[in-house]
Amino acid sequence: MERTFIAIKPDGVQRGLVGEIIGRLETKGFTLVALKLLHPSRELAEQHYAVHKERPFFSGLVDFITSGPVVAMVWQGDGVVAASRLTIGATNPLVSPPGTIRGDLGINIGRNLIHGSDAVETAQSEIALWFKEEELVSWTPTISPWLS
Ligand code: 3AN
Repeated sequence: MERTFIAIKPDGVQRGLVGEIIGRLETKGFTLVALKLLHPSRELAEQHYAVHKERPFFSGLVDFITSGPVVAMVWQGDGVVAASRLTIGATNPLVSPPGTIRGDLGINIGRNLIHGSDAVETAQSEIALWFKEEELVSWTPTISPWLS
């Protein structure tokens, strides 16, 4: 079953949107298989955003993601990587449509509330970066026949 890494960034935690954001992913029908609150180290943040190393906003991005607690999660479901990114919305909340998390709740591209892996391979490496294998819980919701 496909899995993705999703993180609620420090702005989402500071604004008290953790429940709202998790609720949207739960309501959609994805299965939560790992969850923790942590204050990311600079080293972790730099590895997570390594692909953006040469971009002008890289150091600001690392400053921001390390500025406070982050809710790190792994979600599971059919097509969860691409589908959760539709639920999350566009990188820039100002042009992210209403109905998406960023479109409904955010206005700032540098503070766009939430991260979601952009591909299945990226998801695998991000899950391995943020979680130990034993932190992932294998379970099947009893409601799942209604969702497949
Ligand atoms: P997404 O998170 O939508 O996949 P990416 O991977 O292109 O977007 O960018 C990673 C993060 O870098 C974004 N979530 C956003 O916080 C930040 N970012 C992207 N573009 C900009 C920009 N032009 N200015 C500031 N921050 C940016």
